[in-house]
Amino acid sequence: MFESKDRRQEEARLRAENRLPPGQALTLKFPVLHYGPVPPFDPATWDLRVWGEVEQEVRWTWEEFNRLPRVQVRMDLHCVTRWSTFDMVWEGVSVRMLVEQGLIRLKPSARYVMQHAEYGYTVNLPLEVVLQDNFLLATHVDGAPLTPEHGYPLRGVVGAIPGRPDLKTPYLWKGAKWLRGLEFMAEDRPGFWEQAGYHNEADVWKEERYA
Ligand SMILES: Nc1nc2c(c(=O)[nH]1)N[C@H]1C(S)=C(S)[C@@H](COP(=O)(O)O)O[C@H]1N2
Ligand SMILES: [Mo]
Repeated sequence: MFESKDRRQEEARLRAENRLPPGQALTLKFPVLHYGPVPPFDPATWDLRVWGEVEQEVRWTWEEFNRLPRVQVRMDLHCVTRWSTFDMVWEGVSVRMLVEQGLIRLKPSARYVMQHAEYGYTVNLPLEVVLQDNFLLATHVDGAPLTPEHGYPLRGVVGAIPGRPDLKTPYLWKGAKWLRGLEFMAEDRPGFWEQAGYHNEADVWKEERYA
């Protein structure tokens, strides 16, 4: 572990590299934040469903989901509560790849995506963000499966990819832990925290924390 002086030096380096958004601080831990309990996981009954503005609804079992093509992405994560982590390697399934490979067939009317998680947690994003390289349906981080508290077996995750200022980067709450469904929508709808007053777009560089 770093000493606190090392943390500050590391934070100064990240700021100099323009990787520390306004109002954020480097944390050397990976804090856990969510509303409600951690759900149990049963691989025999778990599924991921895709519905809404799609030509065909999809349902993957856990076994089927694990056969989908996978990618790894190095990302910096920024939480609205002001901590940031850097250079985590996330692994999972890219929604854009699912669309490109015809595994999800979108209707032209699809413009927004609602992530649906266990216990009714929801979070909304524009389709264009969900299709970016920095949004993943993630099963692993830094070479290991997600821990239960961080969303095992599957979560949405969105972060900043260093050197990719072209990508929109929302705060971390825009990725749902314990993900069970993707609903493609023609019109936007606010998710759980958005209904509670969090900003709909949540851009970390514009500090869009609360509406
Ligand atoms: N299902 C679910 N996902 C969730 C949340 C939640 O309450 N329920 N909270 C969000 C918030 S506010 C944050 S900051 C991140 C935190 O992810 P972490 O616990 O892995 O750091 O999860 C997001 N995903
Ligand atoms: Mo959060």
